[in-house]
Amino acid sequence: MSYETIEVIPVGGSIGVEIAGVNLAEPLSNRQAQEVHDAFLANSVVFFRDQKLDPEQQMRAARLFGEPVAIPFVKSLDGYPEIIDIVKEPEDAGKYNFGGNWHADTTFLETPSMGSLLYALEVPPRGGDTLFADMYAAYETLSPGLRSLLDGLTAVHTGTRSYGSQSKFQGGKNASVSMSIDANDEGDRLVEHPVVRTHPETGRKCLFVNPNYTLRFKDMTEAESKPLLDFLYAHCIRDEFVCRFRWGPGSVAVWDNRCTMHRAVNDYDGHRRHVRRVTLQGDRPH
Ligand SMILES: O=C(O)CCC(=O)C(=O)O
Ligand SMILES: [Fe+2]
Repeated sequence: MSYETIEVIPVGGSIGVEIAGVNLAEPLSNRQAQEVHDAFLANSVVFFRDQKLDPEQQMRAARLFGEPVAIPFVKSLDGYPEIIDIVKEPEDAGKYNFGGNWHADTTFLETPSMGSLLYALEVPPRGGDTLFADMYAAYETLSPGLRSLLDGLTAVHTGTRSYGSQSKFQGGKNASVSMSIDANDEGDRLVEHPVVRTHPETGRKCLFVNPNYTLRFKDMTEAESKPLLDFLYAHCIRDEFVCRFRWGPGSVAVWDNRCTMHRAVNDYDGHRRHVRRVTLQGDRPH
């Protein structure tokens, strides 16, 4: 794909590009907005550097990609129900970090988020990178036999490990980083999604299971599901399918939750990291 109004620099071999020449704090021209959106769909995750965004500007930037939506369980920013602050403090050393397991956002909902825009306000001197995995490539590189088996399967998802009765964000030595998370019974709800979904905008098929929220295959036990799910998770995060983003202050990442997983690396104990997310409304996976 060729672009006229933006510069696109690959980050990973499979997904992820950095976009240069864009100031997200200002409204973009129609052409530039279209090219940014094209780059997002073609590369599944896009990065921008050295941006300066107040909450209003971050909301406007997020609308280039989708419609901001409030999410359950995590306290939002005052006056901005669609924005959450993700913070790990120096004194949170040894604690579980938000987003530290491979996942796509809110797949425990009937309509999981289509994407998220994350803006970095403060980053550690080293570490705190985010990893992104290409779920199209994961699907496309499976054997035809396994693909056709998975095509017919449904998975059961739940927020229980993060936001329900199994929450790692409540109590004990793994208590959450300094964030206000209200885990409760609602987090234990079960929802069903196809194991393979067709991306509504690109028409491409991809895997849609993740180790944080997928519990099991429908009509199978957890024990029966585990070997195949574990195989798929290991396959999805093969080095070739993963890109790694090193944050600087003012960096922005926008990822497509429909066709990627991500994971925040927890390797910066003793330092502060503060990023701010706008979540985008998705549709029912098909
Ligand atoms: O902090 C990060 O890099 C990502 C955290 C996360 O999973 C998210 O914001 O959805
Ligand atoms: Fe996430």
